[in-house]
Amino acid sequence: MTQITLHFAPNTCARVTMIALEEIGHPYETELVSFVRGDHLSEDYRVLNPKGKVPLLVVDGKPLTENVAILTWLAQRFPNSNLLPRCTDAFAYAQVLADLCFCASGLHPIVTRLRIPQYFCDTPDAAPRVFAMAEDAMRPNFELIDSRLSKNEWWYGDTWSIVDAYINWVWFRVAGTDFDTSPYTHFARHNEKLARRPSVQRTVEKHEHAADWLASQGLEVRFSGAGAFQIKHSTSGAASP
Ligand SMILES: N[C@@H](CCC(=O)N[C@@H](CS)C(=O)NCC(=O)O)C(=O)O
Repeated sequence: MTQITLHFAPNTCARVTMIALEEIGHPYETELVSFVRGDHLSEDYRVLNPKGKVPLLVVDGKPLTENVAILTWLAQRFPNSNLLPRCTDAFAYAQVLADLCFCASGLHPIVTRLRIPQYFCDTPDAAPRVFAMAEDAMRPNFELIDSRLSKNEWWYGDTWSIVDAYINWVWFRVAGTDFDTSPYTHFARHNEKLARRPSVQRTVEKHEHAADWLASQGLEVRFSGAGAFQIKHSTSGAASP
């Protein structure tokens, strides 16, 4: 049987990977990464992922990094889980890849600037400006997603896919900042619907449990100084969401 281990930190984008694994139902192990303890920068971790990021999937001893790669591999390895639409030709498949890339490289970097703007400037007073610029950059993306969800229940119409979990992770992270999500009613409805999915509920529970455990060990990330004003929720275990 294929041995799978997911290295994750709570509430990071590894939440999407875990939802995929929960959907699949194939047994998997987890390794909790503490950013505060510097697990992701340790020699052992860097042998597996020199980039020092989560998610990291170890499959039969071999590392796989980058959510786009991990999710497409999982979708192909476990086709019955229907993580992604089944494509009959290369062009349709490339379109699906474009959607995953939109999440990973279009949205994720803006999420990070909204969550921790203080990491993107060298003077504390500049953090609000970084946040404001990220807000401007995110709005057209939220409009795009909201408009698509106004016509469809899920990203791909009637059928749920892991892209729904990915855009929902963006919603979840952004909703925890001062970014006003109230104009995006369809995206909000999508969030409520997704939260009812058993795979999502199990994942959220595991992430909350992991965050609580880290906090009990004094390993929760504390945002202080410039930019802390944006962080309404302190449950994140992520130094760099
Ligand atoms: N391109 C990577 C990005 C992964 C990433 O940035 N992960 C964040 C958590 S959401 C992380 O590990 N941050 C730790 C750090 O930057 O120190 C992917 O899509 O998988």
